[in-house]
Order: sequence, then C-alpha cells, then structure tokens
Amino acid sequence: MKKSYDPSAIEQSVQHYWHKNHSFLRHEDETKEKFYCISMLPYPSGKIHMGHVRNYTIGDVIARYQSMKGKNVLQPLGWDAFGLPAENAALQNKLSPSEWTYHNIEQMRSTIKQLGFAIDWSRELTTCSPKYYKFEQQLFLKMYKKGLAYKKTAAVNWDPVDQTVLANEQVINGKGWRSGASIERREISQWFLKITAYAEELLSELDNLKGWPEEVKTMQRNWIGKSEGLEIAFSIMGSEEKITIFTTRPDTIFGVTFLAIAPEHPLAISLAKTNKSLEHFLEQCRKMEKNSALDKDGCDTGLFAINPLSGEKIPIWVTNFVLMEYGSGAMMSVPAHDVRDFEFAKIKGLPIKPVIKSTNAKAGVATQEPTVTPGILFNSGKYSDLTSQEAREAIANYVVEHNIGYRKINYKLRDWGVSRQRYWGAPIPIINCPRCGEVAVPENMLPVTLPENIKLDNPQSPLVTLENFLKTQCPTCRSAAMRETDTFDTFMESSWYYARYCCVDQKNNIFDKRTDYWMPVDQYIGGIEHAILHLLYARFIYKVMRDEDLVKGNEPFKNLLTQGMVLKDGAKMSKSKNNVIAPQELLSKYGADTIRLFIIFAAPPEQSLEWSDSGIEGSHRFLKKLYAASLLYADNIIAANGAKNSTAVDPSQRSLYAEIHSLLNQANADIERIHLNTVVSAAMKILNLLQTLDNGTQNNQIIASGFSILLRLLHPIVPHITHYLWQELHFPGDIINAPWPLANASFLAKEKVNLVIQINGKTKGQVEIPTNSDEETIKNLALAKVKNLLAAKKIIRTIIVPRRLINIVVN
Ligand code: ANZ
Ligand code: ZN
Repeated sequence: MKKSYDPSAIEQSVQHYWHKNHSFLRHEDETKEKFYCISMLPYPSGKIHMGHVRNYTIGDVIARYQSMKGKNVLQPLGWDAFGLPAENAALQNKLSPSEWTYHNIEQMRSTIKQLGFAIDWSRELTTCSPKYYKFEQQLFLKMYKKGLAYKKTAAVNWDPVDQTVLANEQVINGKGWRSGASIERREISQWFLKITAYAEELLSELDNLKGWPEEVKTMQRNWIGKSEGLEIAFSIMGSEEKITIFTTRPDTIFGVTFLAIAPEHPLAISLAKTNKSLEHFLEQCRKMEKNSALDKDGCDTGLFAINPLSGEKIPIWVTNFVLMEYGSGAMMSVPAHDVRDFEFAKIKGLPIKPVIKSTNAKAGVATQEPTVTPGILFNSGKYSDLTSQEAREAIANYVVEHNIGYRKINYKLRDWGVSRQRYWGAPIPIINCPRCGEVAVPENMLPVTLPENIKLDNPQSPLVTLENFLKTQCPTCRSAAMRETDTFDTFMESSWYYARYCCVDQKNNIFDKRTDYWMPVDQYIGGIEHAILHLLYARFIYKVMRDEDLVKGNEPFKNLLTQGMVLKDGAKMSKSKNNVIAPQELLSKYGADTIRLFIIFAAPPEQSLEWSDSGIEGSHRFLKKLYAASLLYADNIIAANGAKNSTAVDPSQRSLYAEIHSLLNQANADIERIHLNTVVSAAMKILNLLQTLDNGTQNNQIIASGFSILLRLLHPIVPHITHYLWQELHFPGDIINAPWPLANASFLAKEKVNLVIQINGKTKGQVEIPTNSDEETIKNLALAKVKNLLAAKKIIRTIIVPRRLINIVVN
C-alpha cells in the first residue's frame, strides 16, 4: 500500500481492472433474480452537469447494492440524442447537428466513465442512430394501422422561437418548456398519437404503482383529469339546432343564467358571418394566448336558449374562457355557484341566481361571492330540498329518461401531438402521394433515414427543401411523391428506449426474449420535472407495445425515485446564474469517490442538495482517514485474513461488536429504503469505533471483521477506494462479488429496546424486547403485557413500527 491516498492512481487502475474483467457486462441468467436499474438517459448537450452526476450516482449505488445482494443487475446508459439544441448549436458553430451530437457524446462518455459507474457499456444506445429509430418508425406504423396515429389540422401551440409545435404537456403557464417563449395558437396539420384511448388505464393503473412517489401519481392523475358529469342539450329559440353542454354540477341547473360557448364553437363561427362585433371578438380571441391568467371577456350572440328543466329563457354568450377542446366546447353558466361564471356575470351585469344553500352557512345566500360547495337545493322546482348529491342523481335520471342528454366521462388529457417541424429528429415514415394521398412507408423500406452532416444556415428545417430526402416514389402506385418532412417529438425516443437496452444488438425485431427477462425496470431514477411528460408518454407507449405483443406486463417502471435538484446558494445551478460547478474540475482535484461520497452524504436522494465546498472537503477528508486507518491496521487485518481458523469472539469485545452490528443493522434498513445519506453516517461511526482500538494482535479479529463490514457498506458509494483497500488488505476475491454484510443477530441479542404499546392508537404502556426479535415475538411480549386491558376484545391486527411502537387494533 502506498503511504498516502492517491485517488487518481487508484481510480484509474480500478477502472482498468473492471474494464479488463468485463465486470459489468451482463447476461440473462434465469437462475438468478434480476434487477434492472436505469437512470434517465442524458441529452448530449456537451458537458456533464451536477444533476447528471447526482442522478447516476444514486442509480449506481442502488445497482451495486442490489448486485452485492446477489441479484443479476443490469445498468445501461444511452443518449437522448435528437433535439433542437443540436440545431441551434449547428447554426452558431458551423458544425452539422450530427457532428455536434456525436462529438458531445464522446466527451460526456469519457467523463461518465471517470465517475466509475457499474454500467454495461455493451448496451449503450444512441437514439439518433437509424439502427434505433428504425424500430420507432416501425412502432409508429403499427399504431397508424390501428388508428392510434392520425393526422389532423388543429389549433396547436406554436413556439415562435423554436419554430415548432409543442404538445400541451410542453407548455408551462403559456410558455414553451424549452425556449420560454410565449406560445401562440396556430392552425397546423400534424400527427397525433391517441393517448386518450388509454386515459382510463393510465389513470387506474396508477393505484397499482406502489413504488412510485405519491406526488408524481397525483400530478399524473390531475393531468389526466377525469371528470364524470352529464351532457345536456339546450334548444335554441327560433332554431332547430341545439347546444350541447357538459356539466359536472347538474344540481345547479336551476341557477343557470346564460350559456357560454367557445370562440371556436361552430355556432360562434357561423353567427360571426353576419355579426360584426362577434366577428371582431373572435378575431381578438385568436390573437390571444390561452391561459388562466387571461382577462375574462365575451360577446352576446343575441340568441337565447331554453333551460330544459326550468323552461327559462337564457342568453347565449361567446366567451374566451370556454375551451373548444374540452367537453363539447359549451357550458351552462351558474354565477351563483362557480367562481369563473360569477366574475364574468359581474363584469357583464348578468343575473346571479342562487339555488344551493351551503349546509354550514345560514340560509339566504349572499350574492357577494359564489357558494361553490355542494349543499341543499332551493328554487329548484321538484328538486328543492334535496342534497346536491341526491339532486345530481335525480336530474341525471330525468335527463337520460327524457332524451335530453346522457352521462358522460371527460378527460382533460388530449392526444399527444408528435409532429415537430424540425430537422434533427426521427423522420415520420409517411409518404404523400398526389394520387393515393397519405401512404405508410412499407416496413421493409425502413428506416427512413435522416440525412446527416447537413450544415444549417437558417432555423427552418432543411428537410423541406432537401430534394434527396423529399422526392420519392409512392410505394403503392409508383407516382412521384413527397416524404413527410415533420419529425417526431424527441419524447418519442425516450418513451421506449428502456426496453431496447435489453437487446440493443437485435437487428430484425424491436425486442426479443431478453426484453422479457429484464423488463419491467425495477428502479428508475430521474428528475421530478419528468413527472408528467416523459413518464406519462412512456407508460402509454408501453401499453401500446403490450397490446402489440411486443412486451409483457402493464407498466414499464416498478419503482421510481425522483431525485432532488442540486443547488448552489439556494439556487438551481445554471449557466445564466453563473453558479455552475463543473464535475470535470472536481474530478481532477479530488477524484470520483470524493464527489460520489459528497453527493450521497449531503442530502437524502429525494431532497434538494445544497452544494458546498466545505462538504466536498469533508468527504475527501473522510476518505483520507479511511485510507490512513487501513494503513495503520493493515498488518492486523492481513494476519486475520491469513489465519486458517477464525478465533472465537473475545467476550470483552462483545459490546463493541454489538455496536458495530447495530449500526450495520440501521444502515441496512436505510439502504433498503434508499435513505442513502444515513448509510454514510453509519459507516463513519463504525470507522470511529474501530479507531478506538490499538493495533495489537489481540485486536486482529475484530479489526478485520469491522473493516470487512465497513468496506462493503461503503462500496456502492465509493467503489474505487474500497476495491483497492479490499485487495490490499487481502480480503478474499473481488469486492463487487462479496456478499452484502448483514448484522449478526447474536450480537444484537444483548441489546434491548423499549417499545411503546398502543391499543387503537392510544398509548397504554411499554415493553422491553431484544432488538433482533421477529414480529411474532414482539407481538407475544406486548400482548402478555396488556393482557388485562384486552380482556374479551377481538384483535384485528397489530402494526409494528420497528424500534418504536406496536399498535394493537381491536374492536
Ligand atoms: C355548471 C357548473 C356549476 C359547473 C358549478 C361547475 C360549477 P371539470 O371538473 O374540470 O371537468 N365546463 C364544461 N365545459 C367546459 C369547457 N369546454 N371549457 C371550460 N369550462 C367548461 O369541470 C367541469 C365544469 O367546467 C363543468 O361543470 C362546466 O361548468 C365547465 F357550480 O357546469 B359546470
Ligand atoms: Zn400513390
């Protein structure tokens, strides 16, 4: 062993060792339990940032830990390589997007390799390669044949800076998710994927995703936005036509004082032909962005509708807050019970007619503010005095029986617009023939290859003018035809890549039986910013692939961890704030293990991590201390490891063993829950305990046993130094194959702990139990203690919170 810790020498030689031994090359092995661990694939922007380092470090700790627990662990990595930044960079640097992208990948791969992740590099994939997107095009064509992909002209979100259409998910508070530009509405013909066909399953399956954060599931539920209500037809006075509205509050129907329709509603458009002020209003609406901050405005059509329940005559308005894309593009407005309708009625001087008494307010409803909660009906004909709940049912039944309407479930979720008017993306495999119209490219003609090495001189997609690409023959009638020039949204590539790693070299089919072996992903790790976009698309595409018999199971990601951000002085690290810490510099200064240790120790994975130079220094000091201690005790450990038979535990050392094993026990419970920072604290405490021992031979056994635990416990976090010390101290074999250390129950047996006993949640006493007791023992000890209190009561179940309490539920 060298006299002092030299991270760069150690890390290079250990990485070389892993490389030479193919340590992370994985094969499918039916005899072993598999564990598939993926960190979200990076966009090759050029440099690795701290967010990446955190993401992959957390993933790597989980992967290495599961592997030491004996599982067959696969951890691959790839590149989300299509996307607009490559085009922008190409415009600036006179490099083609392909050159720029491949160059960045080289650079980033080399930094990632220096961080020592246990990645199976043989499975690396790059989404801009035709070998990859060929199968994406194939999948799209399968969806096309099923009617799950279609082209339509629709009002879309147009990002004027990025010169492309964005999906609803990519518009955040009226701004483009990438450019931050104010989004405009435009009518454009483009491709959609029918994610709405899966709305119900995408919603209901969330309940089965036990390993997902509640927060992410709630965001998805809200995004899918299921609401159950009624569609009701209102007749228009002096016309045969009717207006269908969607409501979730039929109980308020006697309080309707006007109908509101969307500016894009067919009735509004046809009336505008002969109504100048309406025409002007619609014009205004087209110019404005749609978001909730919009000032409410509207235009009276002069027409009236008849309330089918009350018979009342009510005006029909066109308003800017009704969305054409939701429900039927028309609603019944109840200003007394809806905030939006109330504000609008106030502005326009429309009547406000209360019909619901709040059950907790005194009768007589004020018109100062709307009562939005359900209550008791009044002024509602034969429905008066019913509760909102009862009235909803009764009115729904009436409406259905009298053919005025029907029950309807609506979802907020819209179909996914996947066309991008951009060059650097996977071509959509469609040909437009003057005779046959839209024709799918036959499977045997895939991939439709994107021309590479294209220099750009303006933001417009070169595909629109590139004859080599554009001009083709119709596969059906052989006429001269043109290719589709839109490319896929890059979220297409990331919605299925995780299943492709499994069989990345498979040339003929998208997947093979290796995909069945590895899927689903056991642990997926990435940023919370993907809670809706990527994670919803990936779930959708997985279900589509399942229905095509390409994959098994219903969901792609069993457990999801959304790691927190990396902050500097409380702010997100970003170029614009000039507070970026470059991993490459830290690597040269401290080595990978120090960075990894700091990242894991500084905060629990889900929380944000505050960057601190002193924290990095502290981590480095700990590793130096570990190294120095190993050096000091090297002879003791080597002697113990060389001894034929391990000697019995010295009784005077039992309590020290007990302390070490109880720390190990805590660390094991924490690492299992992925509370990684406290695993490091446990390791630090173990090292402190060991350092109280002198290096006399009488301590050989306990020192060796302590270091064996310590190095293995730290290995997933700081794999290089622990690999090196494991070898230098003559521990057997390779540490990556060493079994995960488990606490020895016989050492813990001495230790006792007091548990609080509760009956139905109320504290009734305490009981002392040995810490290693199993649930049955704890239960029996506790029941014996409170026998008298239980008497004839029936025990329904017992809940044990380890080391804290036992709650006995009785009736
Ligand atoms: C009458 C009413 C009374 C309503 C009341 C609400 C409260 P969720 O739950 O989000 O589905 N609505 C219907 N179609 C709309 C559209 N195209 N654009 C904007 N708003 C629309 O919301 C359903 C409610 O949103 C519906 O129920 C309707 O107003 C409105 F005290 O009907 B309600
Ligand atoms: Zn044709």
